[in-house]
Amino acid sequence: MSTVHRTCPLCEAVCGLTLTLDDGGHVTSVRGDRDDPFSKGFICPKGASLGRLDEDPDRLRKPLIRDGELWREATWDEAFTAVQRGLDQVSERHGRQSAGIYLGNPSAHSMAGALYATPLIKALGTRNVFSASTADQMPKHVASGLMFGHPLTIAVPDLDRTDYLLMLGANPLESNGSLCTAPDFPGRLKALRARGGRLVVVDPRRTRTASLADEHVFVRPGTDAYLLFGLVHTLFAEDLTRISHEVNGLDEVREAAKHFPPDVVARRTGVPAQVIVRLARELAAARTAAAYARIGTCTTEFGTLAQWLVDVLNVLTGNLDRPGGAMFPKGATEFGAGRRTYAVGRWTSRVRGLPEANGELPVATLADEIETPGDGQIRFLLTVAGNPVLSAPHGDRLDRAFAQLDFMVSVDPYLNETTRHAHVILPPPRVLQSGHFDFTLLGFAVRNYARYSPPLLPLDGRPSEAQILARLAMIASGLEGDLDAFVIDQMLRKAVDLPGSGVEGRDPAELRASLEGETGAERRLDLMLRLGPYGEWAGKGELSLRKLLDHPHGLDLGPLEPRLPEVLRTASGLIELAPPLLVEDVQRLRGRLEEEPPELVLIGRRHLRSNNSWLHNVGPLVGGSNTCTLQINPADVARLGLDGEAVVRSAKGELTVPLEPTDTIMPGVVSLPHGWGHAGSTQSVAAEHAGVSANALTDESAIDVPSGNAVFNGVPVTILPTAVITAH
Ligand SMILES: Nc1nc2c(c(=O)[nH]1)N[C@H]1C(S)=C(S)[C@@H](COP(=O)(O)OP(=O)(O)OC[C@H]3O[C@@H](n4cnc5c(=O)[nH]c(N)nc54)[C@H](O)[C@@H]3O)O[C@H]1N2
Ligand SMILES: Nc1nc2c(c(=O)[nH]1)N[C@H]1C(S)=C(S)[C@@H](COP(=O)(O)OP(=O)(O)OC[C@H]3O[C@@H](n4cnc5c(=O)[nH]c(N)nc54)[C@H](O)[C@@H]3O)O[C@H]1N2
Ligand code: SF4
Ligand SMILES: [Mo]
Repeated sequence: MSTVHRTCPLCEAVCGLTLTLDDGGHVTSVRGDRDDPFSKGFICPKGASLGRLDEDPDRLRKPLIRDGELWREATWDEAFTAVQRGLDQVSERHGRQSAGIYLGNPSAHSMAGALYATPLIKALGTRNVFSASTADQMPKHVASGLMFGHPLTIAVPDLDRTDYLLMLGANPLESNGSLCTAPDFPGRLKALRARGGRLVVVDPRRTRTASLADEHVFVRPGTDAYLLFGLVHTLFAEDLTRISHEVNGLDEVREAAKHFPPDVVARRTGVPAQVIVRLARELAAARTAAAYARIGTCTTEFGTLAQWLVDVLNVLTGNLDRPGGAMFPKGATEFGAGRRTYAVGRWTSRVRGLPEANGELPVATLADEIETPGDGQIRFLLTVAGNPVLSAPHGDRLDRAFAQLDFMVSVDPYLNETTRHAHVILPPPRVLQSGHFDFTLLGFAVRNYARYSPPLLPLDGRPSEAQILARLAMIASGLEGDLDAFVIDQMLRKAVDLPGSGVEGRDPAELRASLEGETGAERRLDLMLRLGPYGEWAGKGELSLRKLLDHPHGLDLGPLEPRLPEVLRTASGLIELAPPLLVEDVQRLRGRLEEEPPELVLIGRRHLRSNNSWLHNVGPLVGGSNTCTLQINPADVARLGLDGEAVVRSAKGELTVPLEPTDTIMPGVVSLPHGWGHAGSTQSVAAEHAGVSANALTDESAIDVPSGNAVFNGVPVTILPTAVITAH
């Protein structure tokens, strides 16, 4: 028996876990790590079942190669050779723009994703780059990029110190938080209330988070941008603004807000005008306050406007960048860059002309790019840690499109709804065989903190996911050699040339020789830590891989601190309060103001014991309230004459779903969780709890225009009793 510690890789809360392993390397217990200075022993049911997930008998242990309908296990060399052949054949015939890549959500949590996705994309040499980001948070990147100059310069609510939190479209009691890394988010919200603070939740459902709040405000799906403009309007109208930073574009924002007085937006949002006015006054009067909006507001037609207006509110109330307000975390591997101009739409997608953002094209147009003939049609697709057949808008169409590809490769531990179309599946090793460091998520943490978990078990002959991606990058580039050494050299050369980098003028060879780490991935982490803001080379501290290894429970790096203007990367050096692209999009918002809203709209939801599409194979997590039901208000059940189950129809599809009548959801709104609909998967537990896919109903033709993000909330639907359908 041994006791070991590692970070939970399953969600953005980055909890520390304490595991006991028997002599065979099997997990016998999982607890929250009480000595982790950030998570302090917190754990949720998903983390507690990490052992089950790690040893799931349905996980692939060897690569699979498909021949027609037949799968066979292959050696790693055979599998990589098959990938090489597939890619070469397609590239020779159709050129490199015929290759595409899709990166799924777990690649935002893995070291492999953080360190090897970029070189892999470069090696593929294609603009057909897609990820779960455009089904998720791209609006936040675009709004932050345009306002602050960098898409990762994201302000998070200073949860532990704020006096007032306005939360829209987030349900951290189930999700454990997103773009706001905060282990024990529920405890932190309770603490906020216990110290006399106020929590207001805006959501079309009375969620568990809303029930914990001081106030819950029902809002019509997809209308948060109107509501937020109503608040901004009130701040100007009542002279409540107190801006503490130099900004560009204040007058443009004031002008734009004139079109959205509370009584006008009240009709569209369903939020009474007096509530809007009161909330604006409360925000302005609070000693400190933060507005925070997450996926419920991102995955709507006006996602970027909503994300922008949230930070406009934080600026106008004097809360941006001050303790208790919305602050910019300082991640341990952050590496400052010079000024630049952040822009979206530097190129557009081939078929629909949709804008690039952060170097990616919208996943909402992936099927178009596969199905539409012509130069640049995708014929080779690599998916890494993604299940877009269930997760992307109108996933059923992708299911058909993937079947048409000349060649498909998936890096994934499961044979599932997406990877069943692959010709080669390359499975990453077990969770406990993988090292873990949250490169991205620690940059969104409500306290500065770092923790590294080395692999707990040896690899027993299989490659790490880092090695899989590195090998794919080498195959795609046609180069030979050590990818990590190459990247390290490049970074070091840049750093020694950069004035004020801390290593300016030093000898790269000598710096390289002093790096520690058992693997290329660890050496790259060491380099990034040492060059980072707490690093022993460039920063103000002594952080390095060694130091983190000496602190297996993690290191607290202090509360968030004001960082303006240092973090700004805008050309002007100021906060851009009215980016032209967004001011232009306000026209679209105005155009829809007087529109009659659809009678019934669909939204999503998350369950504590789920994780998008891929935790339904862990027995203890499924069943009970974690099932695929349609939440619907009893008034709608009665009005539509429904009973038991019903048929839900959208522009794109039709599903028969069990009903869950509940007054926690607004009339006129129904909610179905995504990630269900397990067909064609070899996951035995998931197959018994198949459910249906919400993304059979969502519509890939609807997007948030500035970011190209998918729209999952506010999808118009009609609902019919099953009896009527069978009578036809
Ligand atoms: N209707 C609707 N659709 C949605 C959403 C919604 O709210 N409503 N939410 C959207 C959001 S926020 C997201 S992030 C996307 C998620 O979209 P995706 O990332 O495409 O989907 P996931 O279900 O997370 O699939 C993860 C895949 O990674 C595999 N996997 C798990 N661990 C690892 C690993 O360590 N390495 C590798 N290589 N693979 C691994 C799993 O087997 C699974 O196939 O879904 C989006 N889709
Ligand atoms: N247990 C669990 N945890 C997860 C995940 C999971 O699948 N399960 N997924 C992870 C991922 S990939 C992500 S991105 C995060 C997301 O984390 P959160 O952003 O907290 O996501 P949700 O829990 O889906 O909460 C979104 C809320 O928005 C509401 N909503 C829907 N439409 C609207 C609208 O138009 N306006 C407003 N104001 N609200 C709306 C929904 O009712 C829902 O309560 O969670 C992560 N954590
Ligand atoms: S809250 Fe997230 S990080 Fe913490 S134990 Fe649960 S799944 Fe893991
Ligand atoms: Mo997500």
